Amino acid sequence: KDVIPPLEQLMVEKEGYLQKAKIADGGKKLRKNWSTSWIVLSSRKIEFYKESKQQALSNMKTGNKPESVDLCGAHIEWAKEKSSRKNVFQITTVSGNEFLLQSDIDFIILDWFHAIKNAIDRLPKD
Ligand code: I3P
Repeated sequence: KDVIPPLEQLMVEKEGYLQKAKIADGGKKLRKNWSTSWIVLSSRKIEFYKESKQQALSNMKTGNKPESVDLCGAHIEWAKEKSSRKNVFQITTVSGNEFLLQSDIDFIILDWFHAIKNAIDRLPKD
């Protein structure tokens, strides 16, 4: 029999590793803590996995959920002043969650910025 993949898997637009720091949760500032994250962009959300893709896939079977970010109404902007690191941008969600994403490699961060910005621009604002 054919196995039908979940719709979400069909809609993946981009995935890869970036440095991630969540700096606010529901509008409340958090202590900045950078870590490597496996990032999966689909049409209306981003998922952050703490582990490698392989680890994330095996965790999915055990029901371990990634952090999911709703892109509807979200904002994305470069955030030079928020870090001593180069190539940092910020995503702010309607719910007041703030994430910094970073890569030392210029084309990688540019590709991600434009992919996420395009996804946000295609979505309804509310
Ligand atoms: C933070 C840590 C972060 C740094 C942050 C520090 O210290 O060094 O890497 O952010 O700077 O406060 P700690 O681990 O003690 O919390 P950047 O690497 O982005 O500069 P900040 O306070 O200026 O954001």
